[in-house]
Amino acid sequence: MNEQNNAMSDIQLSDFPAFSEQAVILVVDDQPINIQVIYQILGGSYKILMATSGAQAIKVCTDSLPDLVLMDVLMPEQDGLETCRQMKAQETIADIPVIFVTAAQQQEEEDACWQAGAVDFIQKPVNANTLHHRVNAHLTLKKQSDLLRSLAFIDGLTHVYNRRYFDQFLQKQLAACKRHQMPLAVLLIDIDHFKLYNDHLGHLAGDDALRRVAAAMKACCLRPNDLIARYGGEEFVAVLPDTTAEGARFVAEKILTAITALAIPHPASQYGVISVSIGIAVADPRLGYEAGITERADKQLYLTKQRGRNGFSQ
Ligand code: GH3
Ligand code: MG
Ligand code: MG
Ligand code: MG
Repeated sequence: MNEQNNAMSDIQLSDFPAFSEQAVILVVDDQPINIQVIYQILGGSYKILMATSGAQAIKVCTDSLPDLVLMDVLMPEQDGLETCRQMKAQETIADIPVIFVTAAQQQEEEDACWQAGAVDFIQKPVNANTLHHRVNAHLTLKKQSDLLRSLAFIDGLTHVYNRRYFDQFLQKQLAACKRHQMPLAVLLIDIDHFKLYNDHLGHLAGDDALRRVAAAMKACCLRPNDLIARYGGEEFVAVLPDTTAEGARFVAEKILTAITALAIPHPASQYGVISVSIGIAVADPRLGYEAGITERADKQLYLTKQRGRNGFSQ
């Protein structure tokens, strides 16, 4: 337990994009002059993106994931309220805070903004000082909640995703692959003779090896939707959406090569260096998405171990 606590303390805030990069704010208004006013106030402190319609705002949010949106209410075609509701209904952009900027004076108009999912409300004409402070306060809150979420889903020792995140991710990706009739591959990856490694070199060396192995595996899974997670102990799992059995074998070969290329000396391994064993299972539309993909990968992993390790089975 101590081990885990110590490991958590070496997570740096700068590991998380929210704390290392300049904040990005999307300003939405059908009148370019209004965007310009806000740009003059905030442009020196933040990166500003612009949209002049609700539809364009949704597209910019989806493509660029800004940290905050400043939204006009009255716009032709799709107003700010409807745009905000659409954002809140779309999982990938639902967490981006929206502040309405409006000339509206009526209580009902303000209520409509809160009901659409706004975090705040700023009156036009905009007061520069108020805008600065409101934006700053909401960006700070957003960064803190992003960080908390990251910590809840990231393994403290290896900084790859943890088991909790893997469970959720796999369910979501399996559902998406079924919907689009695409295959999905799972690789269970277990370090060979790791108990002996610890016994010979100590637990701290073991922890260090775990970190290096995790980083090397992450570098092998390059598609944006690929995921590497720590499954537990010295076991990792890769989820590869839209990947066939052949694609999975290719990635498995790449991982095996990458791990032995790390050349981490292992005094009690027949290979002389740290190696891994892999079990592959694929969910495939042609096979009716057979259940228990992780269990199937685990059975294949067991076979790899029996066959002498440092390889894969499928
Ligand atoms: P096999 O090739 O059959 O997988 O053998 P193994 O020794 O790797 O498998 P076993 O399940 O017997 O042992 C796993 C070892 O992994 C036990 C434990 O010492 C080590 N381990 C698990 N988690 C950690 C960790 O967080 N840090 C370190 N240093 N070692 C760990
Ligand atoms: Mg307007
Ligand atoms: Mg194991
Ligand atoms: Mg092992």
